[in-house]
Amino acid sequence: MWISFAGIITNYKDVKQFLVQKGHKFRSDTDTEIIAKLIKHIHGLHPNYSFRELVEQVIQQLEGAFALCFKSMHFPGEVVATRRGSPLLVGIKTKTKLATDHIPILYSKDSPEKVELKEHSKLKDTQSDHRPHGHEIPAHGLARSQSTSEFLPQGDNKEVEYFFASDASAIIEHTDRVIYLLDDDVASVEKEGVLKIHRLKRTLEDTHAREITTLKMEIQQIMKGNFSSFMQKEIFEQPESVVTTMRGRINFDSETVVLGGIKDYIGEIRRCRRLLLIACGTSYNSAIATRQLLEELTELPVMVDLASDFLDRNTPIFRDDVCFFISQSGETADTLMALRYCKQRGALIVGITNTVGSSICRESHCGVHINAGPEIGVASTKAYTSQIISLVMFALMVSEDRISAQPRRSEIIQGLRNLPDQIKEVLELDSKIQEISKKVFEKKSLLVLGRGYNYATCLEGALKIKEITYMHSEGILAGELKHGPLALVDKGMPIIMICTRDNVFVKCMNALQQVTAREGRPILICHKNDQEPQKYGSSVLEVPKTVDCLQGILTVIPLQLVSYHVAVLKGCNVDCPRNLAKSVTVE
Ligand code: G6Q
Repeated sequence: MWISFAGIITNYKDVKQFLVQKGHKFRSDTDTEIIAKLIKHIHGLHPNYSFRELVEQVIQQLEGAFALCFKSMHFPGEVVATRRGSPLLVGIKTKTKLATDHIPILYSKDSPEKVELKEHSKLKDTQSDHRPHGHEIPAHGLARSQSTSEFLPQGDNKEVEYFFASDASAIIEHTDRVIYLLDDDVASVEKEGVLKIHRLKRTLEDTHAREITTLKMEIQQIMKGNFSSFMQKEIFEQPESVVTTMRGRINFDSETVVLGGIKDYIGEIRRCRRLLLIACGTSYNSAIATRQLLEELTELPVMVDLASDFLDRNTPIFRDDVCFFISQSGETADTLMALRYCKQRGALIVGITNTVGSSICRESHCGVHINAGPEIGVASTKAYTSQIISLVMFALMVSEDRISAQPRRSEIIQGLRNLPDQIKEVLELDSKIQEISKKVFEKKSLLVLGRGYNYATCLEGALKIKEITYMHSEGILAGELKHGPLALVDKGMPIIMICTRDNVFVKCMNALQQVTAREGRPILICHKNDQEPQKYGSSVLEVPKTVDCLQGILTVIPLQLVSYHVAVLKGCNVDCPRNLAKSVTVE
């Protein structure tokens, strides 16, 4: 059995317990495995069921949000896919035009009242071979022939290819014709290559057909163009993506910031007890990158948490807390569960996402769409810089009424104005970074050191390096060096050190000297023409100077490029690193 699964099965423990009682052995504690075992179990009870009928039985036992695609050696040449609460679409590729632009829904012949499948088999063992919907009938008003034969391509070439995906961007390079499945639709491709869509129940609201939509996505947005990977393209898009994040929100002349999605809640936010920023991975790093500015401009206590750790702790949450959930996809299971936890306790929920209509968007009271454009590469790059800008804009908006904060606000707003050109300047370092990458790509480890606003860059740079190059990398707070990591330093240890002119510059220089005193020869990221740190570096990457709280945007880009070039040199799959998925919709 081959299953592609996105989502969460909330009753997986009950299902597992049932299956264990029935003698099934489990190799993991994942909800994916219970789906495989459940279908096997039902197949054992009802060997005459078709593949699609088995899947229909399975999903009636499952609770949660999921998109599933099944293949099995027992049903060669067939695929069955279904969804509930998680997106799923079918892409259709043919050489000639299809004879129809709709595919009718097929319903069970037996009425739902009679079938009562859930009650009937509800994981209570039933040996009955009651066949709930062995015969299909088309939706009211549609002849049987319309459902299948007319769906085939016109002409002699009947070849059809189907693509099952959560997001249109994953298939756009193959076809622009898609069917968006609705909750509990079961799509099956049988041996003869015809796609059918079934539903167990006929409801009045149902349209009885699914339309074949032609995607109007801006294809250049999601095609690689001249770039070798989506990640590379997305890194190079940052001069534009930061502009789209700010567009319509910042007035650089009047120095005002309006985030439409949260403006009605700003009073409540100003009166809150504390701000909590909760996220995973790169999104968490964007919270680290902005925490200091949020503390400074809002004068509120700011807590930053990894969603998984937050959930592990049963953290106390109060009605006057404001909780931010930062997520590129808006579907990350841990972040979503943390959101629900805080919502239940009465906190104000603010979503910061890149995906309109995502679960985090829908379940938040208010929020900011970061508008970075589709991000396809698993390694998040442009979403990170847009998340930082969104949180900076939030800090600027909350502090608009504080007279004493005006000079600082003004400095940041002008910094944001100059950012796109400065990002372009950083991107010009690409070939130099490629050369530097050649010196480190065969090493085992790469340490990234910095502090203050650049600490988030260290964490994010190390995360990028780990996830796409499979090389060990650690982001280290330079202030922590002497508490342990200094022991790692010798002349063979590759180190990247960020040392920009801000309020921790002197401390950073101190750390730099500690490293060089142990024969470390770091690659330095520092300000343009800043001679003082440069004399300690084995190589130097000079970035333009901006306001301290925005500097992390300019220092992270060289690290995104290092990870990209090292991954290419090592022959790794840059866009789809092993073991990782773009949307982590499982715990
Ligand atoms: C990083 C990854 C990953 C991601 C998290 C959270 O390159 O993309 O760390 O940031 O999995 O994902 P969301 O931002 O979609 O919640």
